[in-house]
Parts: sequence; C-alpha cells; structure tokens
Amino acid sequence: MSFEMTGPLATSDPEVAKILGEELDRQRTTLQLIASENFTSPAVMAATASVLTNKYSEGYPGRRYYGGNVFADEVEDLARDRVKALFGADHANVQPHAGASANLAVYLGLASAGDTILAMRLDQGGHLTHGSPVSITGKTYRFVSYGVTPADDAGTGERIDMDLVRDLAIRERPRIIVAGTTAYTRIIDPQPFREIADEVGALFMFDAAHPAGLIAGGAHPNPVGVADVVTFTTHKTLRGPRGGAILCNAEYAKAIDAAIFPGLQGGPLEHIIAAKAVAFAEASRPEFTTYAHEVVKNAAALGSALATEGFRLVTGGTENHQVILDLRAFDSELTGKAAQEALDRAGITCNRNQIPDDPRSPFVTSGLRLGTPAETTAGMGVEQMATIASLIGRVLRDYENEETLAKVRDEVRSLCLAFDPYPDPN
Ligand code: DSN
Repeated sequence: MSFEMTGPLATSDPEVAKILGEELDRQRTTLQLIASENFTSPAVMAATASVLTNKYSEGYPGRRYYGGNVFADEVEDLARDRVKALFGADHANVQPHAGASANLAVYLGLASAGDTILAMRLDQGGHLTHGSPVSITGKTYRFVSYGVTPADDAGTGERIDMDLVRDLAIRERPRIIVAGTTAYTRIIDPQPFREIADEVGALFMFDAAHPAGLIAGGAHPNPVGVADVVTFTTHKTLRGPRGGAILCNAEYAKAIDAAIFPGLQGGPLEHIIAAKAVAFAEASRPEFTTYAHEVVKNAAALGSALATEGFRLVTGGTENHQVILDLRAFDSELTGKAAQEALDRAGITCNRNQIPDDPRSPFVTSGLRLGTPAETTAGMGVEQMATIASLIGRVLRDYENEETLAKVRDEVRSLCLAFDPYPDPN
C-alpha cells in the first residue's frame, strides 16, 4: 500500500506525505495492541479519501438545507439501511462524528439538563462521557455511578455490580441507565439492565463502542431491541472509519436525529458516512463473523499466556477483545506508565489503564490494557499471541535495559512484516 508516499500528495506536499509514510511504516512494523484500534480495509480508506469531503449536507436525506445532495442522500441512506440490517434496528443515525458525540446526543435528545443518569465509573472501566466531572456530560447531567464487585482470588470478582446498579436505580430513579464500558473484559448482558430500567421506569442506553464488531459478528449478545438506544463507534472492533452511530427504537428517532443535527453538530462528514457504509457491508459478510470470533479467541490466548508470564488478569480472564493486566503481581514497582513507555520503545503499542480501585493516578496507573482487534485483522492467531505474551514478559522483566528493548524491537518487526496489514499490491 503506497498511497501515502506516491501520487498527488507526495508531489504537492512531500512534507505531509513523508509523515504519513512514516506512520504507515509504524503501523506495519510495530504491534498494534490498543484495544480500541483496528486496520480498516483499503476500500474503507478509499471512501474516506473521496470527493464527498467537498460536500455540505446539513440535515438528513430528503431534508437537506443545501442543494446538490442527490448522491450524499443516496450514500447516507445506504449506510443507514446497511447498519439497520446489520443489527436489526428500527432507526439509525450515522452522522455522529465520534462515540462521544453519539452519547451526548442521546442525553441531549432524551433527558433534560440536571436529570439523573446512572452509568459506569470511569476509574472502574466506564468512559468520560459516562459522567466524568471533566466531561460536558458530567457538567450538564447529574450522574450517579456504579462500579464492579471486589477482586477475589477465584477470579470471579471485578464484574459489573448488578446489585449496586439495581439499588442505585431504585434509590435515584434515573432518567437513563447506561450500560457499556471502555476497559472491561467480560460480556455485558443487556437483559438485566433492561429489567432494572423497566422496574424504575428509566430509559436504557447501551454504549457498544467497544463490542460493536463482536456483536455484528455474533460473538456477543445484541443489545438492539433490548435497549431503547444503542450507541457505538465505527472504528474499533467494527473496523470502519473513525466515527460514531446511534441505533434506536422508532419512537426515539425524531429526538435523536434532532439532537445530532441541529442540536450538536453542523455538516455531516459524508465521506466518512460513505466509508461507514462500506464497513457495514464488510461486517455483514461471513468472513467478519469468523473475524469476530477469532478476536475473542486471540484475546483469551493472549491473556492466558500473559498469566503464565506472571501477570494478574483483571476479572481473571477475558470474554471479549481486551486483556487488562494488573502489573502489581508481576512487579510491585512497575507502573502502567513505565510499562507502556518501555513497550513502546520495543515496538509494542498499548495503553496504560487504571484497574478497579487503583492506588495510582490515572496518569500513572497500575494497569495495562491490550487488545486483539488490529493484529487479528492482520492475520495473527493464537500462536502469535503466545509469542507476543513472551515478548511483553521479556520487556517488562528488564524494562530499563535498552539492549533488551532493541532486541525485542527487531523480533517485533520481523513478526509484523510476516503479517502485513497493508501489503503493497505491486
Ligand atoms: N479512547 C477510547 C478507548 O480507547 O477505549 C474510548 O473513547
């Protein structure tokens, strides 16, 4: 794949072309283990780089504010139809620029400022838009937070505390109950949340940003039709372009659409919507079902190999695309920050993460979050997961030794080149 280094960009702006070429090289020669990242297909990238970037399309298909939208309408309708078919939804809005704007639109459309919303705590695995005080969501609505159960030796703890969810729902009578996480390794069953929401007369929103691709591929339960509204990002396990989407029951369609435009956003990114349409079609193919199950299998293999290396896995294992390591059992002095930085120098890209009840700050942390969506797309399997776990163990046992990091970096490079996500078509 050479579009970054040749063609019109290289001719007219070699400076930017060089940076993009270097980023392409980074993605091809280092391990991408950030759980929220993936390698989109060349077809998704082609749509992203299309002429639709030139078009203003405020409004919705058939109800635009500017002329010339015949093809923008066609592509947005196609994206909406494809994603509705993929998840079995009544209504879709494919305009959110990100998961954060999708979540905010649900609150804006279905709640009033000051209303109570029940969601997962950021430091236990939730998201900034689940009411963090530094987010506009936490400043505008009254969030009440649930978390996870205490850790135990049997590995049955650190699960979403559904008793607490119910107790808080009964006590606080929230307008909306939110399920969904960014750092959590277990399947989230939407049904118990639905029952609690019904018991207290709350709306139920499922934030599927992380598992959307696993749901589309049949590896996780589908919250569509159980929750009133489902939000997700299109670029994580779903493997589309960077962006968001909202699915909802017909009765909330008008409120959700009005919240996105004109409530929160201006002109939609129709080139990204075209790329979302491509990704939704890709996710409906049988190969994607295989992919989704492989992602989960690879995460389980990576987790169990890392446990053998001496790491403690938060929740004792994984049922999705993530592995969250508690580094303290491996080395009580090693922080998430130091581990992330050493792994980066060795060509292993991942992110530090707080673990439940982390004594260290969010900037330092005692945990690391790893994910398998990207390298599974590149073709890696359980054998490579065992190799990766051993490379991580070697780096973190000797993380101040640049010689060790350089040796691992060479091995990482060879491994990645054998599983090139963007082989040159020539
Ligand atoms: N930044 C995303 C993640 O990494 O999970 C959440 O928005």
